[in-house]
Amino acid sequence: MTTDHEGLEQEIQYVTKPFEVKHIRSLFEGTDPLMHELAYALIKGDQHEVDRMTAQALNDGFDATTVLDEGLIAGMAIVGIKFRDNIIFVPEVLISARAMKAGMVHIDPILSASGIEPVGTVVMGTVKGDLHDIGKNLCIMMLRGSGFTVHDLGVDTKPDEFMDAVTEHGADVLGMSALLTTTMPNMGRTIQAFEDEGMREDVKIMVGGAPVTQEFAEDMGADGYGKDAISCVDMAKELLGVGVNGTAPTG
Ligand code: B12
Repeated sequence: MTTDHEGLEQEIQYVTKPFEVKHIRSLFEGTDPLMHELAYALIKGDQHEVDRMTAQALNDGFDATTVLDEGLIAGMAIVGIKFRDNIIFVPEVLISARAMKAGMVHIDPILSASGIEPVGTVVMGTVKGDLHDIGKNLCIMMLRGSGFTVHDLGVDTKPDEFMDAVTEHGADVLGMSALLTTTMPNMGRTIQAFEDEGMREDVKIMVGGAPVTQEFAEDMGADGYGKDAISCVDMAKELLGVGVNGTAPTG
């Protein structure tokens, strides 16, 4: 299958590993040409086009999650591969990340508008040494949209900053994000810091980020792991024993 967007089709040609070609093609198979255009604009880092097209797609009646998954995240998948394979470098990735944020500005109010009673309080942050925040921010949008109150600590968050925020906000759940194999151990170090201070029982801890796995989460002593923003919400609910309709089970 080839996409009907010439620019996107050329971008897909940069992907050469057979299993990745299959995966990338599956992201665009059967999706709307507008999503192909949006993904292409994101890959090119054209924040004005991403801004305009995201607004247009939502106006045309596309779901916020469709625009996010089939346009923005699908485009970012190609950026990631080009970056790894040294076809593009940090400046280009930053420009695409800026374009992603221009699109997320439109998606945020939709995903964050729950209109339901708060179901719990979550503190979220990217761990020490790590500056990646796109995935964390998506998780936060989805959590807010599902009725959680979320305190965002941003990036490069030290263990004591996590501990202070959990205490200050009386958080039920702490969520940590890491995108680098070198910063993943800082999740375990943070959990250890909670243990050392006798605070481990005060809060449930969930972890995520592209290199993190269920096994790694268990090994470091986290209570839960989520592979994407939807699993992040499901995990937060599970950790709180909250039902799918947002109400705590009785009895
Ligand atoms: C954008 C990006 C950047 C941007 C970040 C901009 C920003 N504001 O975030 C910039 C240019 C700054 C950057 C810098 C670097 N990057 Co970078 N970056 C990426 C890239 C291309 C995309 C990441 C992304 O946003 N993905 C999209 C989001 C939606 O996905 P996600 O983050 O995985 O989040 C989802 C899930 O993981 C989950 N999730 C995330 N957090 C949490 C938390 C919880 C609690 C739960 C439950 C779930 C969850 O839900 C999210 C939504 O679905 C990735 C490649 C990739 N494919 O991941 C490389 C990548 C992560 N970067 C990489 C590297 C090497 C670097 C640098 C070291 C490069 C350098 N030489 O300087 C620096 C490190 C800077 C630092 N100290 O952090 C490598 C990491 C390799 C490794 N094995 O560690 C990657 C994998 C690229 C590659 N293929 O080589 N990067």
